[in-house]
Amino acid sequence: IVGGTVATVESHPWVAAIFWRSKSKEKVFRCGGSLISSCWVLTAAHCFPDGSHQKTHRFSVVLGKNALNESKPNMEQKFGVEQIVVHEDFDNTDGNFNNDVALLRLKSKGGKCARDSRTVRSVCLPQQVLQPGLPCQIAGYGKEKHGLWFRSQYLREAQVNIISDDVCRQERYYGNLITDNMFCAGWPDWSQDACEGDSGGPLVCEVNRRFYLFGVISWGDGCAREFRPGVYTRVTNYLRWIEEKIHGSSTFPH
Ligand code: 4AZ
Repeated sequence: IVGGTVATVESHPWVAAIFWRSKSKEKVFRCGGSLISSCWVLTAAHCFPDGSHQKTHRFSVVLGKNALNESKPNMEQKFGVEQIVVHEDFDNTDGNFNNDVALLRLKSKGGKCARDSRTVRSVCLPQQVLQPGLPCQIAGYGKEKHGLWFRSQYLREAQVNIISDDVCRQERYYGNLITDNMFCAGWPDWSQDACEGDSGGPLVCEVNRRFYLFGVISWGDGCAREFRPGVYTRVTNYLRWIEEKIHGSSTFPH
């Protein structure tokens, strides 16, 4: 996150930190994500370059995490990954991030996955279309400036406004790179944005005093650059897909 502030996970209790374990057993932070129900995390497809066939046992998810390199057992909940579902139509062969969405099913412990607490809670999926101009917020453990070699050690947050497709498809913005499955969001003076390491994480907007997950942090040309806002996966286009995947992989098969 560029230009934001340190956040507490209590104000973003749906934030998930996704780790990958290397062959040398090192736990490497991979991506952000959002808890959408007790056993499911919504994230970005590009976090899984080998697609749905990626080895699940190498991944783990931590909820309720304020700092990446500190463990707070009474705040955090850790899970193995039961299943990785990358969107079938995610195709990044030519750097096109269309359908950049994936689901992780957490491994349950005694029939349960995440438990609600002060630091862990799922986010609502949107029930309404996204309005340009709506004030929203993003959160993540990504870089504080493009070009830095290190990530933020703490969870950070920033404010962004939804930019209309008409504007974001202008030539001086991203032209025809923006598909109907994406939207742009930025701050008027370009000072706040998502950055490398934030992808997969949430863009939420408050509607009627509730936060809804409207976007998955996906891509951008650099970070906090003029006319280069962050680009987000348009979650409202995937509500059916999410429903299908979650119900089609029930723990209680019929
Ligand atoms: C990334 O590399 C990334 N400025 C995510 C978001 C943005 C840029 C890069 C948006 O994960």
